Amino acid sequence: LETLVQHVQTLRQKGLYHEYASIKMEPPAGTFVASKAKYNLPKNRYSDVLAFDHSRVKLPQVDGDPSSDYINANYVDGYMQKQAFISTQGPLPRTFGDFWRMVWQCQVLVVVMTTRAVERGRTKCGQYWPCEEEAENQFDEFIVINTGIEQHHDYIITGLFLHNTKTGESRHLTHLQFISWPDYGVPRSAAAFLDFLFRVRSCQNEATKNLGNLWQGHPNGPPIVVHCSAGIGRTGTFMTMDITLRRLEHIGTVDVQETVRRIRSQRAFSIQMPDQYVFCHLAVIEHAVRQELLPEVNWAGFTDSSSESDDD
Ligand code: PTR
Ligand code: PTR
Repeated sequence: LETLVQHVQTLRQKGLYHEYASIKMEPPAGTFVASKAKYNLPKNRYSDVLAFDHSRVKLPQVDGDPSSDYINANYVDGYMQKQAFISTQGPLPRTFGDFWRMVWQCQVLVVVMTTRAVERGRTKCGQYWPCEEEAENQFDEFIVINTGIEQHHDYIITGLFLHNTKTGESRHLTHLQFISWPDYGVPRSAAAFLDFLFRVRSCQNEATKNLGNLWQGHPNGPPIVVHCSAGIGRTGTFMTMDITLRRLEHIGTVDVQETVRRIRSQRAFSIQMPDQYVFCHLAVIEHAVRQELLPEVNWAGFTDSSSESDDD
């Protein structure tokens, strides 16, 4: 941790921007054949944000239709956990049914949304769940019911009841939406974001525990679905923070650069903005101070751009 603080301070933010720029220059290591197939193009929210073939989530085909297995979503490994996350775009009205099929198939218990549905007058994500208490919507074979809302200053927690009309089975899941994060930006406050992250973890832990021995995989449970608008910027930042803090808790070290590279090898273009990369570093330090793993730091030392030690 001390090394991290020194690293961030000596590079200052400017140097971290260079570090990020070098990550961003590396071309995506994989193909996007399914994303680019003609019949799948309308299912991508952004034509320049595609899903790698090697890590994409494949849906079960419906009636032998080859296009029915596609959704713009990738599995991403967590800290010592394969496929801890599914990183995806904000669902489009034409993909709402696909989204719920993915949630069902992957036995997802927690959905994390790090965008508002509308930002600066532009639609960032479709309304794929009922947002009023007790409201009910149907998306293809799924009926989704809002079972209650808990409103916090920076996030909203919604209980959802999911009924599969094809199989007659039902499940509960939790939807957590962070509302203080503009696209291309960073959260208003690292503290609020950290609170949100720990809230997501506790929901996932509790839901996994309630599954009892129904969940045969990892003790941390099935993948957590994380999305924003494109599913790369804010989603990548969220996953980077979770992995980084778990590693810190487990072995006492962090390596943001390596973590971001690994995430990008499974979900192309993850972490979109230099500020998001810098935010990850500052949020780790803030967390460490809050946990008393580090003494109080002089924050002015991180942002003083007039310093001579900018090494570019
Ligand atoms: N082509 C898109 C654009 O018009 O900006 C791509 C894009 C959109 C990339 C949003 C990142 C975005 O941010 P996030 O992944 O955080 O939703
Ligand atoms: N389309 C958005 C923009 O123009 O700002 C965001 C975007 C930018 C999306 C770059 C993808 C990008 O690809 P890369 O991460 O390789 O720069």
